[in-house]
Amino acid sequence: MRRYFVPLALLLAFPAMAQAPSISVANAWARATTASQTVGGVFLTITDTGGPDRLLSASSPIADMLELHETVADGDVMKMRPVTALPLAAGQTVELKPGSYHLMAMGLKQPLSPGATFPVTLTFEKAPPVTVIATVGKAGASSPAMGTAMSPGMDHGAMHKMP
Ligand SMILES: [Cu+2]
Repeated sequence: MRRYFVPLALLLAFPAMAQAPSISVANAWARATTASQTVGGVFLTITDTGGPDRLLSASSPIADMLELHETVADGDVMKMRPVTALPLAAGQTVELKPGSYHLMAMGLKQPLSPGATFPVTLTFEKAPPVTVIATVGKAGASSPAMGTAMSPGMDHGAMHKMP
């Protein structure tokens, strides 16, 4: 039993020692869109487990481009505006969510239907690019639907099926 304690201690100590850029991205999702919509919100959670970094850009085959936006209050009106880069502090988690920072898919190539999935690639100043799979939630959703936020690839049943 004792041998389990040493690796655990190393795991816990590692983030504090790590200087190499390292980013993890989770809970990627998007709002469903109608046929007439050409833009859509894409949301995800970024955790910086390395040194300070910046999210510079994002892309996806579903749209001509993904813009990094922030939502700001202008009097009583909430407005979105493009952001050139999103600072990431070491050891911190930033949630891109409705009403806050988000990715705006501009020039959607097809409507985003609930349950569909698509890749999103994030480019950072220091860390290597990260690609995650986003799941489309309901139109106007404020959070990912339960059960669809986890990576769709992790289907344990499917892993055991023979080809
Ligand atoms: Cu926006």
